[in-house]
Amino acid sequence: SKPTLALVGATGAVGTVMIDIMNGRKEWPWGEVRLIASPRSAGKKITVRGEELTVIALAPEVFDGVDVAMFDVPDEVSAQWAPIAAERGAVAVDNSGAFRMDADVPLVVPEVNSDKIADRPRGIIANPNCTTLSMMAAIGALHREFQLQELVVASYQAASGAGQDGIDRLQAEYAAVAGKDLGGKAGDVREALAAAGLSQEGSPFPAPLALNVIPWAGSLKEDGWASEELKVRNESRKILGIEDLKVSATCVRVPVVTTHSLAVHARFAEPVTVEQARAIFSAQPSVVLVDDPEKGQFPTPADVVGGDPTYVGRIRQALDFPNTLDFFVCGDNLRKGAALNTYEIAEQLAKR
Ligand code: 11C
Repeated sequence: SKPTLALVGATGAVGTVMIDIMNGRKEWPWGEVRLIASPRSAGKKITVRGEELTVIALAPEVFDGVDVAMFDVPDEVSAQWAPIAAERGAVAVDNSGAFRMDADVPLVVPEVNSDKIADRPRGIIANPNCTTLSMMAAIGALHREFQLQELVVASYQAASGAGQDGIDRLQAEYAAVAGKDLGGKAGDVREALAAAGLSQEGSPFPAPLALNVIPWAGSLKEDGWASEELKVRNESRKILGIEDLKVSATCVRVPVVTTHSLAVHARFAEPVTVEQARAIFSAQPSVVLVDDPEKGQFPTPADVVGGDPTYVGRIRQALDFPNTLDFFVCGDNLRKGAALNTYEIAEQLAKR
């Protein structure tokens, strides 16, 4: 009989995109589907592949008979519940940060390291952070040919990386500043938000995001690093299997609703030309090349949001650094950056 698939966090920002991905899939290897959420969302009706399903409340017994359980919930919920799903016989595919760096949990991007899927002693497979994931299909393809040694990146992260709260806040801020002559005087955006009743304390971001950029994502770690920057470093090393990969990241939030971008500076062991990189990107099914600056063609979040691939452009040979390419990447942080990659892992499990 066909395997049973569960989705935990079916009503959240990523869960909602997951339903869309499930509904759009050409092949459908699954039998029963269970949608699971907090008791608050239980009872809600959601249509999956033409069938109206009722969301059920998270409890240990909902995992009985489940083959693959996808988790799109906060870290602490996954930390508690993914092991329970695994104990009850499911393989948990977890999109939170709870297990990613555990040595006995594989961290998988199917087009880069799908061989790791089978190696899951705890019955848990982790899905990377959306910022790391947004560039991994492109970086992994180059690494296979030229052996990556150093990665310096700056991210341009969308509000939806902070979930539905992030989207709601950005939209409220846009509404508060729309049509006003702002951004020419220090503090004027903060004042406009306050006047509209939007307090800074009530925001998931540490500064105004409308008409602004914020050089911060995540929580404060040692020596001034943001958690998001350390995730990019640690997760890139683990996914690519390069323990001593040199990585430096600066993570920045920008007033985009969905789709993370990264400016990438990558040094390789082998010489690499722009033409070779273009050929490799063109041959990688999950990468789309948009790189014709003469015609104004490069990836932008507004043009690629809602798409599945990683979009790459602005590919240049670094002028002052040997064996080094600079390029710009955009990827939908809720699709490949979260739900799609998780679903692709689940799909591979179903095939096996
Ligand atoms: C953001 N990437 O854009 C973060 C959110 O480790 O899964 C995802 C946090 C994580 O804010």
